[in-house]
Amino acid sequence: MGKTIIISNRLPLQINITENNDLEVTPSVGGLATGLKSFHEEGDSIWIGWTGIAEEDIIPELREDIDREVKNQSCVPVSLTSEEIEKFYYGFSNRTIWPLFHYFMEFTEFDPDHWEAYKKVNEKYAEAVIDRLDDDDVVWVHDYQLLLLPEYIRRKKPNVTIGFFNHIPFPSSEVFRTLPWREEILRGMLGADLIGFHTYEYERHFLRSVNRILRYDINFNSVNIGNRIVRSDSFPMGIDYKKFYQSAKEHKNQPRSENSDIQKKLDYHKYVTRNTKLILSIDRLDYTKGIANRIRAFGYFLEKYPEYQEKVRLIMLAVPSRTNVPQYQLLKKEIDELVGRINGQFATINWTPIWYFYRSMPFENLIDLYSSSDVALITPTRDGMNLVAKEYVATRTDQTGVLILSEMAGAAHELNEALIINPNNFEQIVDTMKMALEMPKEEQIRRNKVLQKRLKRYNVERWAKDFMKSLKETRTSRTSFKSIALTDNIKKDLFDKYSAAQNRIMFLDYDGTLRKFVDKPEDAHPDPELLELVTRLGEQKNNRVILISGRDKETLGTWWKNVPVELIAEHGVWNRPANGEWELTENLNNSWMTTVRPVLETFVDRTPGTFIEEKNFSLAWHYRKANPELGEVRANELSAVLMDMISNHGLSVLQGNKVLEIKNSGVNKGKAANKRLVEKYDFIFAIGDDWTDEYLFRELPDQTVSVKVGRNKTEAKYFIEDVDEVRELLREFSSLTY
Ligand code: GDG
Repeated sequence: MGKTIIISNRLPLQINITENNDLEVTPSVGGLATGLKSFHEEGDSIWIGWTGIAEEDIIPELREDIDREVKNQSCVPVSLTSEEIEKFYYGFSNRTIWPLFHYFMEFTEFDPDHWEAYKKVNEKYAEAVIDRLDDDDVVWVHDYQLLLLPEYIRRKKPNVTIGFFNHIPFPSSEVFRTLPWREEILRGMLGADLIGFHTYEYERHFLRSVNRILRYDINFNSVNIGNRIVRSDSFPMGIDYKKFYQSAKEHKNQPRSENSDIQKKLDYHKYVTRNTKLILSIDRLDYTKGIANRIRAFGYFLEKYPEYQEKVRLIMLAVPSRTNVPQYQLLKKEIDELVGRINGQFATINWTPIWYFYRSMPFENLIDLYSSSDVALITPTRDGMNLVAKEYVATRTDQTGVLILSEMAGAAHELNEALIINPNNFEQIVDTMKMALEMPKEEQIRRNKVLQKRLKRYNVERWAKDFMKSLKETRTSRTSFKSIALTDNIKKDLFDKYSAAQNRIMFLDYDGTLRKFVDKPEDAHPDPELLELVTRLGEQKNNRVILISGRDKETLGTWWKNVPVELIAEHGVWNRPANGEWELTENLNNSWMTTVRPVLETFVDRTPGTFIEEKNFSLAWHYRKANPELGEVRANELSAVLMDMISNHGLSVLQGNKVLEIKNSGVNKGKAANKRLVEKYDFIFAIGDDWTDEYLFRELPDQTVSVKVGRNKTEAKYFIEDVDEVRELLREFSSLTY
């Protein structure tokens, strides 16, 4: 097992050169660096990224020291020039992707020059990775600055295992498609084997964009691209729970004399104003974090509930961020003014409503703030996850404290016991603040108990482990896709074998193989060309042709009435010899249908465009005409519900092409086909397009020429593209002379 290569825009350390030309190394602030650091420190990994200083600012004498510092932490620096930083980082990353992905379309700039720089810098990161990449390494790329990197690495190293994690939201496809370079960005991400998001919604938005923009088929949460399968999934990022909890505990227990200045001030404040409460907010100063509205809401709270004047204080830590981008400069100004206005309006001799810090603080002070505040008020208008919310809960060692959290933060999906608010609804925010300040201790404890339990269990280590485990699984499933394209050379061989054979048997699936899909399955009757083609094939000397289908016997029997071809219906329940009558080949009980049918009916009710097909021994739920995305989601749900219901009842759920079918487990196309092999055949051929045909490919003897239609994962030896190619191939078989 090789090493893990983590790549993010910034390294987890920040290097500064002081006025005296000394090196100053500090940990990077921000969600990604904080979260992944413990994973990096514990495992066999290297971390590739930018150090935080522009290439031009590195004094030659310090270069060696910088390299050493970086190397000490198993990091590899990528050097960026000031121009690259300006155009790639402040430009495309933070003036295009960041606002667009957070739904700030009015801030989104589409500058081709920035795009060029973005591509170039992604190439630069790719080179740094490739230089250090061994074959069995696993690559883990992070975040929106490096969306093209997975593809760039894949181009040079097609077989390497690559994961990508998006730390910010992925917007709705309606928003994403406004991006002029949308195809390139999606293809860039799809270079990965596994693409992770914080929430299921972001994942669906991404898959929908892939489906709509690139027109790739989505199979539950996978995308099939050529002979690669790309999986996407949600992995809600956790925190280093133990670190926050332990530090808070230690702070609490340490002698007062060792407390930080901030802690002393907080304690003093609590001592002199005994009945006052502290509300805390901590964020990077970013327009997505809803800071300005939070201050306005706090002002409105003091107005609406004046009894709280002098009784409550907002401590606001805003960490400077992206100060080169105009919107951040404007926001800084707006916040300075707002804080001034509210403090000016409400302050008394003994009381300033808002304590505002515009700086970054050491970790210890962060703990002081978290553990001294009665309420955390976190109100982003959009936030991929928001780790601050989780960190606040983790530091509450006595389980008191109330978290107010915006429903627009990814974390809101997990932290149900927090007070969840809509950050645009001022009335709701201020009423929730009142509720939080007045919440009885027992209730605070009850809520935090549940929250802490979850955060402790699903911590950052578990998050990273889960992601890596899924990523490694993609490697296993990749090696199981061995199907190869049916090229002209292979076909030539095949035709030779066909011609030389004395006794042939051919299993042909119908829908999606011989016949293209249509909206209504009942309209998919064979066209004259197909009837003629199958007849010719069936009449050829030494040939036994069998149509093997999941369809019911009535439909198949009507459509192929006078055609000299053998039919197998309902996956093997019924058999009709060429020119013969239907016979039941499996004796099955279908009393289960009365229990399963009502469940399918509820799914039909909830999913417009879907319907139930009732066969003699199976029930099928079709969703081809449903909204494609909703159809997949419901199919997923239904299959989970059915799995629970039918286990131990000798039934199975088959996932066909836009259809789920419930039937007796003992029946499948593979078993049915094998039963037909009583004679000795020297040419066995099987062709089909969906999961039900996989049984054929799996169970027929090794010498079978098995062919999958389409590029989905398969156990067939070969694949071809579509129905047209199938017909072409059969036509060639039927015209062979021997
Ligand atoms: C992005 C996504 C997603 C903050 N101030 C100081 C400080 N911090 C630390 C906090 C926390 C981290 O920075 C902030 O993380 P967030 O998750 O809240 O926000 P973003 O930086 O926007 O992170 C976000 C995250 O990536 C992870 O995927 O959750 O949605 O936007 O850990 O503790 N740390 C120190 N001093 C500070 O002053 N030491």
